[in-house]
Amino acid sequence: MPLIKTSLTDDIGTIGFDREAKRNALSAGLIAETIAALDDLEARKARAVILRSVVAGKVWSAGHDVEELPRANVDPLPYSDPLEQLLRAVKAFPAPVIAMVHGTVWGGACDLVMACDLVYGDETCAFAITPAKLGLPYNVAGFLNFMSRLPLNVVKEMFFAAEPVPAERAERVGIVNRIVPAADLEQTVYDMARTFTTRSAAAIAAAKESIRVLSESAPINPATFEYLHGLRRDVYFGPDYHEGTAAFLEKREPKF
Ligand code: LCV
Repeated sequence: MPLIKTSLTDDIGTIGFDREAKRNALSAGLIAETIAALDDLEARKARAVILRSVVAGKVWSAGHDVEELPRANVDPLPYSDPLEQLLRAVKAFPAPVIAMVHGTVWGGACDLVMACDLVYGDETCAFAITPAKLGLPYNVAGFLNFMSRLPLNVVKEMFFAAEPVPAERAERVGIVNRIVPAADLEQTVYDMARTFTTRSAAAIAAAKESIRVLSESAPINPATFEYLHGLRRDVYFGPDYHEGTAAFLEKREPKF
């Protein structure tokens, strides 16, 4: 059974997560299908891509598939992790990728939304980044995704509290471009995508890549990188990560 639905109409691509039973948890399989769909849409010269959930349910995506996270003492979000590959694929796509959000967004899916070029939501959307609930040390690229977009105090509140930021506040702090009534969300998003299809694809691609390079150019030297990696190693070798993932799978609250 495919885990996504994808289409291309009037140069606008749509990729819909279709794993409702697991609340669109981003498994390696679903991610592989999504990356393949992006490659196909690029080959077919899509001028915009919309990421959505096929089912307008309570949850847009429950984030990284926790059952696929390593239990043992290894880096839980390495560069090669499927989710990290998806974030890079979205940022490298040579046209705007728009997240159309109905429902709640959790963990790695929140990072995915932050990697999209634009985000539109309705009154049901909310955004939570949750490594602190799993005792998981988030990675440098992920922090930069949030820091290049939101005020530091908001980034810290989101990462420390791991609580959902609801729609109205998400618009005010800048997680989303706009919040519109659920009944208008699809029209609003596709109207914006249609506007992009009338503009120079070359100019937009160059602008998107330039902004990506400039927004990611956080100058850190190797020693600083190793220091940051050491901070992560201390956490994922520590007890919290084991307790956090075990508690999730045993469907109980973690005790840190
Ligand atoms: C696998 C799941 C998941 C799931 N994985 O439905 O950001 S980081 O660093 O933390 C990163 C590592 C990350 O993204 O971690 C995951 C962060 N995600 C979360 O913390 C959200 C965890 N899920 C939930 O809190 C609830 O499932 C929500 C609120 C999303 C939906 O609640 P609801 O009551 O509607 P259930 O909890 O009953 O879930 C339905 C099925 O989806 C599975 C869950 O185990 C259940 O499977 P079974 O029916 O087989 O028991 N599921 C939900 N989230 N992230 N599987």
